[in-house]
Amino acid sequence: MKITGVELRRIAMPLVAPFRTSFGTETARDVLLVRVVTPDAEGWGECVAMSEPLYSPEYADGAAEVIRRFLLPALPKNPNVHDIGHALEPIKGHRMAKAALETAILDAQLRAAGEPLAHFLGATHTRVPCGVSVGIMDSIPQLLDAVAGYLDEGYLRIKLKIEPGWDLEPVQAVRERFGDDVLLQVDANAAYTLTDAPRLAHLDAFDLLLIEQPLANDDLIQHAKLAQRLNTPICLDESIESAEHAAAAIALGSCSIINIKPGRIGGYLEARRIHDLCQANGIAVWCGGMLETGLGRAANVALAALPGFTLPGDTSASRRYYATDITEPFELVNGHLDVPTGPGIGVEPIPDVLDEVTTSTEWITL
Ligand code: OSB
Ligand code: MG
Repeated sequence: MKITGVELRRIAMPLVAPFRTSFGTETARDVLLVRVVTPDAEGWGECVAMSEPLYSPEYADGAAEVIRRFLLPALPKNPNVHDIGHALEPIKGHRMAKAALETAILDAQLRAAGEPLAHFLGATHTRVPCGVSVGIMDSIPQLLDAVAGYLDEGYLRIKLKIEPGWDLEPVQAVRERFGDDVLLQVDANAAYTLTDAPRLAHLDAFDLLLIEQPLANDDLIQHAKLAQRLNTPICLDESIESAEHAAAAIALGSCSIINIKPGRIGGYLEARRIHDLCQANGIAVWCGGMLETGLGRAANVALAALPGFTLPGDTSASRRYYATDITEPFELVNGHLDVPTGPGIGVEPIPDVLDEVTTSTEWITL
């Protein structure tokens, strides 16, 4: 498939409410979009890098630079999506940038072939169960109101962001108010150390589905030690950057569940590798999110429809993030999102809306 050129487009998307985690507060999403143009079709990729390197080393300006300066020149002449990973391997890291470019090429290739992404990946479901990630709030009453709203909307699982000073109390309050049947989990975004094990063990009383990334990204050994001391299953997010990391984490006993984020681990082909590895090893997986617009969400929902995704994902409806999405909004129906059925990722940006939120565009002829 010949690529004529690539557009790097930056958009600014205000969030419906501030999203606070242990690493910072987001009030708007600054997104890099990659549009790949071929003679037969166009394809879209959404880069999940944030404006600042607080969650991961990558950041949006850096991702754009890596794409224009190193990734595009390294592409084969007529790339097939299966060759991209190999062609980009000499460039170390930058998996968010690589994922965005590979996804745009994959989307273009599938649109040209008339094949939906879900079919290409091996999806077995037509809709996926959805959870919601709830940020750190200023007060417990404010948190309970937010959770009540999400449960009313039909979300099937609640994830509470935690950090030292906002952990046992919010979890206890949510359990007391909404009962033991609510599927509940927490995400620390690496905010603890192994010395916090006694405090984290108190979470065992609340029958959580999992605790996500309690310790630092590169602490697979310490996660394995923590796993011995908790009954709550450990799920890794930041620590898993590739199928190799997943294999190491499984071998070490660092986790029993993995949050697969395609945009962070290098794309949908690598995501499928992690899925397959986990399935073969009895490790449950679910699809994480990075506050994606409809473009990134469409592809995530396709991935979440694979058979090993046995837990509800952070694949929430568009309105949980944005008053106006750049695609037709994803809407929750009985706690589920429908998997797109059109070719490629199956959705397109709405041109007027896209132009409205665009802050810059750059065209690169190949
Ligand atoms: O750790 O899962 C995370 C958002 C941005 C960066 C990291 C994370 C998150 C979320 C929200 O938890 C997931 C979503 O709803 O997209
Ligand atoms: Mg996480």
